[in-house]
Amino acid sequence: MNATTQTIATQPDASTTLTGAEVLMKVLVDQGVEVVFGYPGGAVLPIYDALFQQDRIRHILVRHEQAAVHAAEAYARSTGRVGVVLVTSGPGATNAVTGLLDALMDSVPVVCLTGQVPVSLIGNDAFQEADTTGITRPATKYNYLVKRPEELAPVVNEAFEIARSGRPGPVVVDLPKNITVGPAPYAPPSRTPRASYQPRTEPDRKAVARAVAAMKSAKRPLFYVGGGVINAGKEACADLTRLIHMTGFPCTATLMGLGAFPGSDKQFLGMLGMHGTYEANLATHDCDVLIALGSRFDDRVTGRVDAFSPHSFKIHADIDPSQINKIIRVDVPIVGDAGRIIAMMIEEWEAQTAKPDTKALETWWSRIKAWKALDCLRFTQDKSADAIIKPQQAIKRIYELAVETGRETFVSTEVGQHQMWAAQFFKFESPNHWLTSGGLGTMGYGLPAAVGAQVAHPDALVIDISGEASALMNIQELGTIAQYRLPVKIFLINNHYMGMVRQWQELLHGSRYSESYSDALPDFVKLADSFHAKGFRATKMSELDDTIRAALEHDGAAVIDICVAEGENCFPMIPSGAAHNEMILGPEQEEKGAEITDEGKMLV
Ligand SMILES: Cc1ncc(C[n+]2csc(CCOP(=O)(O)OP(=O)(O)O)c2C)c(N)n1
Repeated sequence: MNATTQTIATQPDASTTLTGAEVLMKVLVDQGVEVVFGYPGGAVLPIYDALFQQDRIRHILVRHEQAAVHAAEAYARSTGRVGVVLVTSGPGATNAVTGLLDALMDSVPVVCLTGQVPVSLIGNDAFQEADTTGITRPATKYNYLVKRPEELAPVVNEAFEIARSGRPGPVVVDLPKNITVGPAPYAPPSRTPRASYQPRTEPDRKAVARAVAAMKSAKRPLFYVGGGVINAGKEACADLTRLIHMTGFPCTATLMGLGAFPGSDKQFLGMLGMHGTYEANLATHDCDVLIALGSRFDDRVTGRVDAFSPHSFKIHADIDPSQINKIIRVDVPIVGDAGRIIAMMIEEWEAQTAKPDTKALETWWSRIKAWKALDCLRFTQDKSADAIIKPQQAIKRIYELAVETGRETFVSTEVGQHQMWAAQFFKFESPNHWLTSGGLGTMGYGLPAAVGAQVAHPDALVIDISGEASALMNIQELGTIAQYRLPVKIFLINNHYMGMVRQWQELLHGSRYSESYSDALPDFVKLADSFHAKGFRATKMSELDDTIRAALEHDGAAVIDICVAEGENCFPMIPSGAAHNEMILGPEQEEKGAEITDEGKMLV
């Protein structure tokens, strides 16, 4: 859904003599905006001037526009509010595109205000002109070009509404300079919803009743929850926990759904998908009723689509009707807000008198327990003092020692093996604390995401789990961290390799490690120092715990270079193109890689 020009009715107030930039400030305040992540330039100078002359909205100056969007995304995901970005025209806007697409794929509400050349110059190849609405159209939920002053306030208000309602996502508002410099009428937020955009939030009770009837007659049920439940809010997650406890069913989650249901709950089987647990994937394969809530059957989850959960009756609840039957055919589609659907499922579960088959459920759980007993996340760590640190050990200890601090903890990640290990070894007990780039898999996400989370939660512990290669993608944000004295802890799981790429090359390309080794890494301790942060390093087992502890206790920003075994691979793993019951559990089974088909290689 897109529009570059909008005609919106307003009641201009003749008595106002505000500039467009001043109107923008008022509208942002009306929308409850407290923080804007941005980077200035010619086209947004009037807005920066208006920011300077007010004290309601705080501006965080990032070092790159991509980082502004990731920071705003993490601010949004960790607070449940809309993240706001302000960038200049041309290169400012194009630098933001990766972040916008990242937010679109992970359904994160962001409003991105972009500067634009004056309307009279649009189309003239003016200095720093870019067709921002054209470029961002496929990367946003919606976008606008404001062409007339009276459109400004209603458009910005509507942008917030669209970003946060239905399936959340990023909205761009392109603001030509003549609009922000010249006079513009102010308009308060309107209560009238937009006629062409009215997401359906209230589910069909009949569909929910059918779903619950299937759940009651299930012999091998499984809940499969995604980020949609987290987007539906804390209450939706609390209700989900209630529902799962009421039913006694097992639950798995997507990468984005971690935290929707408590990670340490005994009904939780861990994440499913390519690097999910053995028990979650086998349960997905063998279940007879699959209850998908706010999850979208991403290829990292389904593996081979024709072999995905082949024997199950499928229930799919999603706020976005276009997701239903898009990838996997389902038996009961339910369109609506995940929170409302879960609440209605609870009511129906209580109202329907049929009793679940507890005997069958017991048998199902004993099969699951047998899969669990395999302990698919095990790894062998030599515990002697001089031993090389395994990356899994590093991440496991970061998690355990962070828990020991007793502090509320937010975790962001970059993309790669470390991300998957973090998803496997961290347990998220509540929603909104796990910040990772799922859909787009954007290296360079974690560091600015940590900035956004720490700005939103100044007293919390904010940790970025990072690979050394990903960290270098937005390392300049150490400057932002220094400027605002954000005490984030950046743990580098340093294997010298683009580890995930190396793993695939091993599996798919005969261990020909083409361009996946970084030979000239910076000295991260000195790098930290030059950005006014504290640098730490651990190179062997005897140093690991003390280094992590010291970094967690340090009251400022820290970069912790943990030098780990270079050749370790991330298991378990469903080779691309394989089914859930064809998992590779460890290196001893890796030669199975030879069986990966050309079609499978395509899916990597
Ligand atoms: C912007 C971007 N470019 C390329 C990739 C492809 N890619 C996925 S994982 C990865 C390697 C990541 O290496 P590192 O950050 O060191 O993490 P590790 O896998 O070693 O834990 C690459 C290059 C990507 N996801 N994002």
